[in-house]
Formats: sequence, structure tokens, C-alpha cells
Amino acid sequence: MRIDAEPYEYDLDLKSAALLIIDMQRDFLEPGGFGEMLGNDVGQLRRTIEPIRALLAAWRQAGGLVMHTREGHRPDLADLPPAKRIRGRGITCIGDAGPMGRILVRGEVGHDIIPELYPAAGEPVIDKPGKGAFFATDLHAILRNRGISQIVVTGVTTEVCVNTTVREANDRGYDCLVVADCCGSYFPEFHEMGLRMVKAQGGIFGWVAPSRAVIQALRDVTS
Ligand code: C5J
Repeated sequence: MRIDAEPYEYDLDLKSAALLIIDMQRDFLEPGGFGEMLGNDVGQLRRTIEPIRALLAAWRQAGGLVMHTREGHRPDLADLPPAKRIRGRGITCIGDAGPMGRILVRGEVGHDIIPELYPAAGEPVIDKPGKGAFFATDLHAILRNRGISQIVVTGVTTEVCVNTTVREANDRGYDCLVVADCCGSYFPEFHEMGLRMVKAQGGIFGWVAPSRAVIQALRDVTS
């Protein structure tokens, strides 16, 4: 299925593709969560919810593989590098009590995925301690075992976990299509540049397309 993308068309083979939804967690997206507590405008991320929901529905309808990630750490914080914990010199750090439980700790309310995009039974959820979804996770093994070579990437934030994951995936031989309106950043200019970095130089890290182009292609194969 051919998708109108930049820098040129992307040939999506649904059997070889996974929809990856990165870190759509309550602490990053919900009013009153950790992200907002740090002074960020969560509206910049929340605008991605509806486009992702529509793409997710179309992808599930077409029978494609869906995978989700969550950034976070073990309750004993044994996998939290001290450098990550103290970075930013914030009063409240990862592992401390936050508005929705301990910040970025697995099992806490704020660490979980927002209800609007909650994983369906059987959809793998990757718990990742870093920004990239391949670092210290079994994502690569799961994708390889399922014969996946293409990743359609959505989630937050564009310049941090989305870009890091796309770069990791690119070096491992995956073709990544980043869905522009399904990604977001607290900083609109970083979002724009994050997308431009992916598709620059003939698609140095991958492709970029709007969700309507992906949904249209999915509808064409299911109708
Ligand atoms: C950040 C993320 N920004 N998911 N995490 O710390 O991008």
C-alpha cells in the first residue's frame, strides 16, 4: 500500500509493519500530572490523542500489529541511572511522590497509558528505562520474531523519545514512517525540527506523513 509521504512515497506492507505508540502516559499528558507540574503546556501533547485514536482504530480494523511503550523504572529504582535522576536539578525527581503517584515508576497511576489509548488485550507493552524504545528492552526481539521490518511511529515527545527511537530503529534496519500529527512536543518548534530531522537528506532516518494519508491507505485495503 502506497502512502503519500516525505521525502518520497512509503510502501507499507501491513504484514511486515507495526504501529508503535510511544509513551502516551498520564504523567506526560494529563492536566495535573508531572509534565504540567514542571510548567509544560500539556495541550501541546493532548492534540495528538484524537489523531492517534483514529489511526489506532483503522490499524486495528486492518488487523495490523500494535505496540505501546511506557517510560519508567522499577519501584526500587535499580535501573535508574543516578545521572538521569538528578538531571535538571529539580526539587522533585523521578521516583519521588508526584501528583499521580511516584514519578515514572512502574505500577503507579501516572506511569500508565492514558485511558483514550489504552492497549487492547494481546497488544505488547514495552516498559523502557530510557528515551529510546530499543535500549534495555525486548522490542527488537519481539519485532524480529514477528517478521516486522517497518515501524509506523506515533507518540510523545517528538524530539526526545520519538526521535531517539526512530534513530535506534534506523540503525537496526527498520524503515520508520513518523506520523506527523500523531506526535507532539511541549515545544512546537522542537516538534517541527524533530520531523524535519527525520526526513532530511533523502530520509536519513525515515519518512514523515500525516495520519490522513495512512488512514486512507488502510481504508483502501480493508474496503
Ligand atoms: C521525555 C519522552 N521527554 N517520552 N520522555 O522525557 O519523550
